[in-house]
Amino acid sequence: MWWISDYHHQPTQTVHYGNKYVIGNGIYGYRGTLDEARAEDQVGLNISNLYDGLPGKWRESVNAWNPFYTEVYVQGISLNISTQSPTNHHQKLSLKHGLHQRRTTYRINDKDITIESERFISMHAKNTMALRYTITASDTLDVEIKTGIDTLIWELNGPHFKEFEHLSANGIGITGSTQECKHQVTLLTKTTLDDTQVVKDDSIFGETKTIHLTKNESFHFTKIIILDVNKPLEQTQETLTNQFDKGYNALRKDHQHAWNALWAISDILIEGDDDAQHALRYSIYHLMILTPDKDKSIPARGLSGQVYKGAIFWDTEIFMLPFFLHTNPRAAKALIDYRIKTLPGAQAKAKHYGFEGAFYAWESHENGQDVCSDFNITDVFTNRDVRTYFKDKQIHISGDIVYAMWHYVNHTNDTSILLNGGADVIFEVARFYLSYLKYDFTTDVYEALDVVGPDEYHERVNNNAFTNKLIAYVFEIALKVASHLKTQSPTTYTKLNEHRKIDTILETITRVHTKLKAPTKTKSQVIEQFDGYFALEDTRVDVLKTRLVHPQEYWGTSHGVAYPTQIIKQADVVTMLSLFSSDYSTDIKQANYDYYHPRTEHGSSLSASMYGLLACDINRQDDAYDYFMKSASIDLTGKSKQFAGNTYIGGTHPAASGGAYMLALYGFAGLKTSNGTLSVQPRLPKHIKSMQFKLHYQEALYTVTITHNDTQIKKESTHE
Ligand code: IFM
Repeated sequence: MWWISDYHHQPTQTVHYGNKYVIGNGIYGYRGTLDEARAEDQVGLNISNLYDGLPGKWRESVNAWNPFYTEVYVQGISLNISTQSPTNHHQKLSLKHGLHQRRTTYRINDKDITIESERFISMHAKNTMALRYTITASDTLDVEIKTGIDTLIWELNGPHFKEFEHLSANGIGITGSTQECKHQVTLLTKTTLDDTQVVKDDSIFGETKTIHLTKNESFHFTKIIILDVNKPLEQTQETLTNQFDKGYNALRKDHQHAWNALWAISDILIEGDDDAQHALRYSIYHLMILTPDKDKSIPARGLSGQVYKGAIFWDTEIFMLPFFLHTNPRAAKALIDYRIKTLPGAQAKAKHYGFEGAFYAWESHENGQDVCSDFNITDVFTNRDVRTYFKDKQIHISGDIVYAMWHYVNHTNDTSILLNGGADVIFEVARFYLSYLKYDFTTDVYEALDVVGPDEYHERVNNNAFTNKLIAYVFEIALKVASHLKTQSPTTYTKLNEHRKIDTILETITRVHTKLKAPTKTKSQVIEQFDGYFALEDTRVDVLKTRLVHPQEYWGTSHGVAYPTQIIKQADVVTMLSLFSSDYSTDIKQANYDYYHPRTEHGSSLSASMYGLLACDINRQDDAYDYFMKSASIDLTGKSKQFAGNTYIGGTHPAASGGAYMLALYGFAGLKTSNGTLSVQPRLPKHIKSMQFKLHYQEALYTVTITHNDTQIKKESTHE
């Protein structure tokens, strides 16, 4: 239950396994490729929240050089899984302790040679990584070991290090600065191999040694790796010496302790369904390896590479934040602080488009700059870049951030965040929406025209129901926050008011709020996704599929097959009903679930969990279970889109992992928090006997146990 493993390795699976077996600690992530893999296998040591851009190319997160590279040769033959067929192979990952292991046996000239390795990125000492490598032969044999740093990196829009320096004073190292921002990245490694020769070939800088193996006796070595950004070289060298002296086993122990502490709060026990238990633990693992550092956030593809430019989307606030709120409030605060820190970027974006306030980046980098391209898709037929409007029209992003911030405040009771920039974010987002809305004199309503909702296949629509709901919500929160500040922290309010003219914003909100365009509803309570949606061709996803000419063609934009139809990419109205569940009746939920469910492609990994949540709400446990499994196992099965048009979008899907977690807690357990109280309303799928989990809520830690006919909420401790 705590391991994932595979016993075969086909070259076609290299990329999938790279995602499936990724390890990380929130700062660094290393793809689950094998030790001997090279850049073409999409090896990646991804650095979180460190970005670089080259003229004419998309800005993206930076991959460091590969310090785990290790290859073994027997009589000149490389024991490389991509060129040599093994007689036995096993790759596995401990979800409990973030340990990646492989064991591969080759038969060469009638002798069996087995290589084994284990690697981890320390959860305890965040700049430390380690490798243990073992070789065993069935007979006496000479083998050559080559290990070092591979400087040839898998990059989508690099090279990000133009020049770098080789260091060989105490082990093997590389230091270099990124091209755009000149961040100094230093990677130092030291192995327990002695009497080695330095090797510096095309891209490997390392060491080599020939060893004589005796029959059935194993040869081991370990490698300690330190990766630092913007630290003096001497400091990194000192860390390497200290960690090397500590040794692999001690580092491993510290790493395991850190994982144990995380699991002690984060695990969810499911009785009666091993597959669900396994997939949920796998999802939680993926969230844990992304635990953010102070005022940092989590990219949409986690730390599995540079896809989506390593940028931060609404995925983090809406789909991942709940996990951290419940299990690690400090990490949740980091996510909120990231948005506070990047407010200037959001203000600059609003100004750029002629609005006021804060229009957050659709794809956010370190300063809140929007790195989303105006041309996100390359058309498969013409190979031309297609204009998309995610960046300029997906205005719900600002409201998503307010939604997250308010949940953080209610969940943790940490109102200090409002005083430390949070209130400013909320008022600035409100100001943005006020400047965005258009007043229609004829109807006396305010409208959000020309937007893109979560369903990206229908761009530039008017009054997307989800977006309008969020705008109304932001206005309500702004009013609440203002009255909170006025009573609890009048000086903060006065200062903010002087600086931002909050009183005027509030007056305008009071005037506009009740006149916001409400969505059209059919007689049977189906909410129209946007103005004119019901007039589009009504068809089904499988019918649309028959119209495709190319398997990778993009369904959206005005040329796409979905555009003139009611087929949508992902949950949209359903997302609104799931996020604002208590505002809608069961009848509305049922009607909309039934209507939108056959019209949704689920072309985004964000879709299934929102449907699953709504399915739980209307007691469709079987559907909910299917959506849960789809969300929780997306990176286990690898069944996800790899291309949007010609643009590569592969990698891990932490929003789906977060969605699975939400489905377990808010869906199956029916967890609700309001005004300082916790309640559950179990809606377990029939075959699941019980669920148990811990969660932080306000000042305490609780254990919740549910079965089909019993619930227990036990307060474990109160925070200091
Ligand atoms: O944020 C999502 C968006 O909703 C759909 N396209 C992919 C993005 C990143 O996951």
